[in-house]
Amino acid sequence: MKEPDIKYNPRPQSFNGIEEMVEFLPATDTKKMEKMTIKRKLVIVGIVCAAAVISVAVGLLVWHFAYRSAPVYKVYTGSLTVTNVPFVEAFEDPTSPQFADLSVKVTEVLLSAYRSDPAIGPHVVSCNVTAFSEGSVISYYLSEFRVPAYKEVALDNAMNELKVKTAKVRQFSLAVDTFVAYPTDPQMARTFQDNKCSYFLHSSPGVETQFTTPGFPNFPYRPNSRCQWALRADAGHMILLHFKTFKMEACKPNKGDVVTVYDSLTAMEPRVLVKLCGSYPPSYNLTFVSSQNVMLVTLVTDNVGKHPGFLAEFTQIPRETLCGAQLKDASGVFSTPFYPAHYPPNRECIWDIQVPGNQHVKVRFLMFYLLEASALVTSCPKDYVEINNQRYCGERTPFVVSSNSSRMIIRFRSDQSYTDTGFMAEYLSYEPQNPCPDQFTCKSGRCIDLVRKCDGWNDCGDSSDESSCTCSTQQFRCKTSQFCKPKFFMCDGVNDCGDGTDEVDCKCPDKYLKCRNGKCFPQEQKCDRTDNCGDGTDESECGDALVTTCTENTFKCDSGECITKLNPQCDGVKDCADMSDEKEAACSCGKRPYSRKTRIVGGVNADIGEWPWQVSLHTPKEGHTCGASLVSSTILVSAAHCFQDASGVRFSDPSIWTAYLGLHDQASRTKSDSVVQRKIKKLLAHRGFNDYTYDNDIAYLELDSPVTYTDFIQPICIPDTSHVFPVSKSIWVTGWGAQTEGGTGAQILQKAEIRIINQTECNVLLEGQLTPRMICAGYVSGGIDACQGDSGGPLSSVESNGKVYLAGIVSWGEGCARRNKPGVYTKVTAMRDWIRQNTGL
Ligand code: 4AZ
Repeated sequence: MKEPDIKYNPRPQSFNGIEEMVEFLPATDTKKMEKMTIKRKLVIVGIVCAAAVISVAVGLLVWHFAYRSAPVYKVYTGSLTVTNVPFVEAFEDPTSPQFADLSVKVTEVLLSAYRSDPAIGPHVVSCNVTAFSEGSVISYYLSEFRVPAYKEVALDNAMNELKVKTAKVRQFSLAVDTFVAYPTDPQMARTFQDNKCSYFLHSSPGVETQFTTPGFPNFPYRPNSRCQWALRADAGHMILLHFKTFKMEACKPNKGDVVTVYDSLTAMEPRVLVKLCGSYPPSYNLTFVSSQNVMLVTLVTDNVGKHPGFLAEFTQIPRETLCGAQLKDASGVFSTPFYPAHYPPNRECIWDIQVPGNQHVKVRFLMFYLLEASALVTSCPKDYVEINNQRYCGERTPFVVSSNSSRMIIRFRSDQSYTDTGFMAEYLSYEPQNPCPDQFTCKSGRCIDLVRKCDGWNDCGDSSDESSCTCSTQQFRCKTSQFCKPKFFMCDGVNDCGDGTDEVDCKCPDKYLKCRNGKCFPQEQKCDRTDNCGDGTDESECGDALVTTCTENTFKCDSGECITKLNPQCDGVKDCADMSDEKEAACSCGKRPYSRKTRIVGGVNADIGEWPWQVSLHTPKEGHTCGASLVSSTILVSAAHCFQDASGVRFSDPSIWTAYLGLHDQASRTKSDSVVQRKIKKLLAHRGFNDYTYDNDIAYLELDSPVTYTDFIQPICIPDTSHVFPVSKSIWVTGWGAQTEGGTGAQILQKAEIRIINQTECNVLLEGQLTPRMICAGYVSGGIDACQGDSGGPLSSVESNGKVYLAGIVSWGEGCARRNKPGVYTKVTAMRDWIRQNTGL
């Protein structure tokens, strides 16, 4: 199809909107029309001019900010190795002529490298060599730059490139190798230069050299400060740094007070060994090892908080870079260098295990901590252990690796930054036909007791002990895991199967929930602000408190009013109209100055100060006899059965008892500064204590004089009658009691994490011996429990308000840690009124 021929087009071809508008105006009055056209033209000119002015202004602004604005001040720090100059001691002294001579040459090398690059040269402000160390001579330096903001990235890139370009250069008679440079905190760099809080320490052979934060221990360290300690050892040595006391501001993500330890003499990020904040109990092994004979410790603080700081000491040890071993015995142990101190960076250790004869070998890693926050635990690119081409890293619970031959090679590798405590392992040889004599062999190679097979618990860690089981008549089968669990776990309100299959078809019909008093209520009535249960259960976990009729499940305010909220006491919310749920007297308890959750290194020793309410009660003849808990500055709570006269000893006589508070190690009870000793002024056991059933097993003791609270001595909170410690909650038992049934007591305070067990289930296991004043805790599968000598001590529950509550008092049990025989504790909530009536607390 052809287009129509257009000979004359009355409309201009332009699509300029303004011209179009002009054309479409009604042309009735030509004069008016002309005037208006002029006006419009003026408007157009105005707009064009305004646009021009705006673009010039914008251009000027861009030019100002990009080209003329305050330049960025940048500091780089790094090191380079001079390979053709031998190290001499004078290099350690910045005032020596040798230091001056070499630093001039190194500075020249650096400046010439900078000048050769147009992205760096024009921006150099200064370049200073700060220190030298052995190897052959490692030179540390700080370089300052002033660069326009728009050229900052180019400078960073060029500095990165420079590392590669300057590798292995020969200039000014120096052979230079391993050149590194990283941006650093300019304020930290200034500290190095102004010497205000900058210390240089050289270890003396065989002597511990101490250093502390300024003012320690009498004054808190200062806010907004930067300090650094440059540590040196003799040539051919490494540094072993140990923080004896570490009490800093609690850790805050990406800010707050931080202590950083570098495997270098300058603050280079890729040489960080550890960044520390918060408080560590003295028993935590805060020990670090360098790769060379230098280390740097820096302190950066923010503008808030008053904290004591740290006390550190360091020694030198001969440098040995070889580690690992040829292991030829049938069994043995091995660990990362300096375990349980942090292993050194930049190490490779190989253990070559060859067990005798036709035996096979397996390794059990008892402790395994190779954690680097940024590293992926799947590929383990940083620190790792490698066995049969498989890498292991991160923080792992005990595990076993077995080999199908008599040989196994274990390779450990640490990179240049961030070290951890490492591993401790044992190796064993086994008969390939019978890897676990009289035991069950897990798929992983681990051996477990035969009774633990098909018991409903994943004892192997890989569930191989619970697969292909035939459930006994006392068991039922969980749907997802297919585990066989004890039948009394059904319908107990606890999801034991993990998929809830043990809690379906229970007494409450579908869409109904169970009250604590056993009643069922429709689930939509939960949190409807009406007490449908009659005991407040359905309104107790709704965030707010509802006044309701008083029952044993409700909290009673001082006014006499009762509220529905679960465990409202000291939760930081004023739930009672009279605020009596947040009374200071009842809430200043259960605090742990050393709140850091530490790793258990070597067994189940408690950390120092971890259980500051734990008391050891001694008699002259028996020594440590029972535990107790501090509940105020003068009152201890313990078990009545500890104070029953027996075999010629008048245990009921208060004068025979001595209480040790703040105690950790029984052997140092008269030597340690943190331990306080008190005699007992008054002792009262519950009148209803039954020495046959152990019902009402509670007593209180009054100290002859009050104790002052310290980091190691604090009272535990007494829970209200209505306080609920839910079944299956994890809870801690502590004491110096026997470590095996019939065994001897522990010297160091022990701790064990156990779980609260359903009262009905426990009563079945203990053949009806429980009274309402007892609670059970432990494991049905056994293994972890309190034992003789722990009696009277606390069952401590860490609650969501961060405080620790006395949930129970160690009372009795059928033996210790036996299967199906959990420990029994005096139920403190049931004794709340007795405590109040007798002690006024
Ligand atoms: C005791 O004899 C004792 N397994 C304390 C607790 C337990 C057993 C015995 C619990 O003091």
